Parts: sequence; C-alpha cells; structure tokens
Amino acid sequence: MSKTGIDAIKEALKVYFIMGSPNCKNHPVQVLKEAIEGGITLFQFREKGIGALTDDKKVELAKELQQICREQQIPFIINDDIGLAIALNADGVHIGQDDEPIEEVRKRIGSDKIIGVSVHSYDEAMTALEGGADYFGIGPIFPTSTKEDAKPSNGTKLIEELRARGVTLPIVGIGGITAETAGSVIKAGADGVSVITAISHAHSVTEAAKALRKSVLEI
Ligand code: 3NM
Repeated sequence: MSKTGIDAIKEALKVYFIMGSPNCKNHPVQVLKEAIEGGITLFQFREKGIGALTDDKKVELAKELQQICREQQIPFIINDDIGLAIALNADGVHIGQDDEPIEEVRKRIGSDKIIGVSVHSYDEAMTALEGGADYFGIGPIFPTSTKEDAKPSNGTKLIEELRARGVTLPIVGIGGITAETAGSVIKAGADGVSVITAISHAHSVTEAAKALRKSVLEI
C-alpha cells in the first residue's frame, strides 16, 4: 500500500497487529495468516526481545511476512529498522523517541511511505507532527510486560488531551489492550488499537483478532 491520505491511515490503524518471532507460540507465518483471517487491518514486524532473529534470518522472516501481507493487501510496517524498510520497500516504519529524527527518516524512506511515531507528551506529538508523522502511537495505555523499557501506563489521558487541543492526526493506542478494553481507547479518541499479546498469545489467534475487531468497530 502506498500512503493514500489520512482516511486510509485511520482505516488501517483500526486493528493493528504487531509481532516478531519472540512473541509467537507457533511459527510467525502461521500466526500472521490466522490474524489476517480474523480481520487485522495493519501489520508491524517488530523483531525484538529475547531470542530475536538478527541479520539474514531477520531479513528472511521479514520477507516472508511481507509477502503474506501483500497477498492479503494488509499494509506492512517495520519497527525501527529503517534500512530494512527501505531494502524491502515496506509500506512504512514505526519509530520511537530514541530513533533517528523523523526529518531524516522521512528523507530516507520518501514521501509516499507511512511513518508512525511513539509520543508521550503534547510536545513530542507536535515535534513529530512538524516532522511529517502520519500517525501517533500512544502508550502504554495499560500495564504491559511485552516491552521491557515501557514507561508507566498512563491510561488514555494523552489521547484525550491531543483531541481536546484540536490535533486531528490519526492515533493508535498501545500497551496491554484487549478486546475488553479496546472500546475505551477508541472512545477516548484513538482511531485504532495496537496489540501484541492479545492476538499472538491467544488460544485461537483468529478468534482473538475477530474479537478485537468487533470491539473496535462497534464503537
Ligand atoms: N510499545 P502488548 S507498549 C511495543 O508504550 C509496545 O510505546 C509500547 O504489547 C509503548 O499488546 C508495547 O502485549 C507493547 O501489551 C505492546
């Protein structure tokens, strides 16, 4: 997918699944296929944590997952690794506050790609906006044990603040979100929810994705 405007991005953020091999109980290819069957709308490859693949093995897995996304017309975004995103012609990247400045990332990947930025304050959001971000990732909304260096959870406060101050850029909430809590994140002003565990560790990945989708769409 090439970037086709704010509405397409808002649509894609609705049921945003993130994973890498350390998050999966079965093979990531199988997990991704089942998640797509359940109705995810965007996929982010995030190969991080204990046992994460590196070098050629990481590239190989990224290619396999990208191919599945292409076949199913699901946008494929890469976490942090801008070089890999460029090499694979991914649909975009997601970066944090410790990564390369967004202006540099934009120059490298081009204007037609999606850039998501994790922000934790109004000021960080404004900097990302000025640098050309396509969406904000805001979290952790709830406590999470998936990201080792996650900040303390802050609920939906920042999402509400940004919307109250007139910010219209697409927002996705992240961190400890489940099908039970997804609705509250959307009600607070997010366009979608981003999850790892709620889908990747589910007994049925397909059913978990379906349940999350239902919670988001019924708001
Ligand atoms: N980023 P789960 S929280 C990747 O707060 C990530 O920016 C976060 O995983 C942030 O759905 C997080 O298993 C982990 O809680 C999300």
